[in-house]
Amino acid sequence: SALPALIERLPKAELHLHIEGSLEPELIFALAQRNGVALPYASVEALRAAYAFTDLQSFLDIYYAGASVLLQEQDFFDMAWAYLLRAQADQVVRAELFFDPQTHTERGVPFEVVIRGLHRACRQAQASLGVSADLILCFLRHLSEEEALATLQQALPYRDLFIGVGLDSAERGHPPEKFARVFAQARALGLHVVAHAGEEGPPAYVWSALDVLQVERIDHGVRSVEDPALMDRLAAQGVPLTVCPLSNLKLCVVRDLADHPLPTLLAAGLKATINADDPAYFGGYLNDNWRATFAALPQLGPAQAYALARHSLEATFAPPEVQAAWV
Ligand code: ES4
Ligand code: ZN
Repeated sequence: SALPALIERLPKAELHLHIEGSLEPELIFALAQRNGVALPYASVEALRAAYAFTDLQSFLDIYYAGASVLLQEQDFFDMAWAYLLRAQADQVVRAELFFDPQTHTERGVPFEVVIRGLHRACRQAQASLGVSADLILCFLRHLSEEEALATLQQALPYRDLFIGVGLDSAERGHPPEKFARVFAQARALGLHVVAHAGEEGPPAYVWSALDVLQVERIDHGVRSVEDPALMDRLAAQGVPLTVCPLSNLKLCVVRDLADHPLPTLLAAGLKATINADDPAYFGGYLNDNWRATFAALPQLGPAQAYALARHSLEATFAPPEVQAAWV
């Protein structure tokens, strides 16, 4: 059928992409060499062989270890530039990149080094690739709200270099309401707000992300299918869900892509989108996610492909004049 060709040519937005999760093993080794960082793996192949995850935490341990090679502004630029080139090849016209400053400031890398390198790549993507790109600062939910508040304070001099805040890392035991004050401050600053919820955590975490954090989008949200009242709320309010099928498969959130709830979310009228999450770790970039998902789920056809692409463009935080160029 023409479905694979349609998937490849549709313009789309990527709204759930951890830039540290785009760090390929080859670049990890190159940066380790450039920076004199010792890695506990002998080769690119040995590192990639360690990418066998049983749950979110087993992934996060390796993901934070991989990020330890990032030290200089140029390292952050190189990582983001490699991703943005890859995104352009997948017809991504808009990318909103998550970054985890605490993973780096904890190791002594200044916040300014992180954000300046990432932001320079975003600016260059607009100028020379025609890809609109912006940054969303994520707080690590396994750390305290005091640490998140200190990170937001550190970010204030760079307020114009990022468009919003998010919440990621280990979900279970760290509900959204733990971060009520820091999200209220972010909203008061005019920042956009999103949060991971309902990936491994229960539907109650999606409710509190909406009601306490007042998020504009839910990252993942797949466990919302367990709660009919929540499904009604998400549909009525038109809350976008940034779904990541290959991530859900690799982290054992679903047993098989054929069991993925994406068709259920779409049929219920939710504004679901497809995203890559951590493409270097989960076996694929954006169009790989699209292809694998459509191949596994016969309920998904051209109508769903158009809807998913449209949802992604409608759910961006791009200024209206930028959005106008896509419709
Ligand atoms: C993440 Cl898949 C996922 N879930 C939560 N936090 C994350 N950080 C990077 N990838
Ligand atoms: Zn994520």
